[in-house]
Amino acid sequence: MRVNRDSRARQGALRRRAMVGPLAVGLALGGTASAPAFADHKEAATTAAAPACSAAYQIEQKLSTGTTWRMCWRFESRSGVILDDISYQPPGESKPIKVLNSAKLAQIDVPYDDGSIEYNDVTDYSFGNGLLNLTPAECPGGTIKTVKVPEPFYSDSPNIKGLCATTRSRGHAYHMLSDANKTYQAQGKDLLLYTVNKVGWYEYITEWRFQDDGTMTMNAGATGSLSPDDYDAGDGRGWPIGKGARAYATSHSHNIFWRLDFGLDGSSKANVEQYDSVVSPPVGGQQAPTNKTTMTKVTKELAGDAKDMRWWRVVSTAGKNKDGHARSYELVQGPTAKYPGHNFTKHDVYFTEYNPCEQYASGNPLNCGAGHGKSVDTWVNGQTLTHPIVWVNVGFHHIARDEDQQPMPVHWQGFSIAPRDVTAMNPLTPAALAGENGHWH
Ligand SMILES: [Cu+2]
Repeated sequence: MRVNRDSRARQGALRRRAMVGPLAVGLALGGTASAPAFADHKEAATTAAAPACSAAYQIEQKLSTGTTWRMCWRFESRSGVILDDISYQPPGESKPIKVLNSAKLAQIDVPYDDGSIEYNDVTDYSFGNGLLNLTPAECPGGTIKTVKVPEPFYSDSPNIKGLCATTRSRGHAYHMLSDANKTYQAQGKDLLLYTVNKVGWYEYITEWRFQDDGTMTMNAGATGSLSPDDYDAGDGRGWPIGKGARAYATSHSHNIFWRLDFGLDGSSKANVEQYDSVVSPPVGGQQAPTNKTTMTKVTKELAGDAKDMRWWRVVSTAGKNKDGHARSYELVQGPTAKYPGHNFTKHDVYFTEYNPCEQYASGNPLNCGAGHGKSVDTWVNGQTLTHPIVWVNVGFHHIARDEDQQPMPVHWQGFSIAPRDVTAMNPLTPAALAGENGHWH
């Protein structure tokens, strides 16, 4: 995040600092020739039939449990590696089921607690250009793809071996002891894609995890070094790092945004629903409290706040599973430290109507016309949702600890989207249990 102003600065950090000015100007005028700033909408109306990219940019992984994930990737100087045209094909489905038109990091906002500085790593510091080469050892069992980075900050070559595609076991996918005393169990497998981008002293691992059961998880892990410039011993807004109490590393937040453009069943038209549950004490002879769940259709743009027993889903208008239920993906939020310092960080999720000009959650550098807001909160202004874009905000308040040196252990933040009625049954159901769908006896 930090541009190092110290004379002992690492060469890369200096090189990056030198790049920021002219590059930012060039992009503001409409993007570089090699990396159109908002190419993703072109896929919006297409179906999952033909990949929207050439072979070098395709990823297709059939996991040992039988599920295949397919997608395209591309590079952009701000967000880094962006994934497009993502589809899921579990065993028993004859063709890929499109999930997302596009998924990308849409901002890393890092305000320091003493008010001294704030970094917008994606839009101001060209996060993508800080892509680092990976050593073979950090992509175990996988392949490292070469990413063309026209203006790399930490390499003399534009060809960065920077995108790892590998698979990993995640433990039990399920376990069940049947009436006939037979154990059914499966070990789940995931496709994992990740990059490491250096932004000043920090390095971020951007991880995309595709499970064989259709769940997709987006995580950002911060590592590298605490910024040596952001120390202050005076105002109590830090934590003593190093001997005694001579120097306090200044506390700060990492507010990370992802932008998801759903394309369920090959259509960008989707419905958004919010679910809330209210628990009431037992009455009469009830043995337990009661819980009433209600659904609210989100028909207009919304800035949503997470809450206990509240969740949202994006529902397909184009496809149903074999039980006749509309396919959907549910937003699964995890821990967050929501930062109230800005309107754009005040909410956990934003649903906005698709506009190709709205690409970054804050400091949006694209020219959207006079009076058009620069951050996602301003784009929630009453439009009807027909092609919803989902912006997820996950915050982490980083109060440094002695263990953060050196290097800093990775601290993760992120969320998942999980299939809801995408398939009629558990996509990994063994053949012997295939008849046990619904209220069976
Ligand atoms: Cu931090």
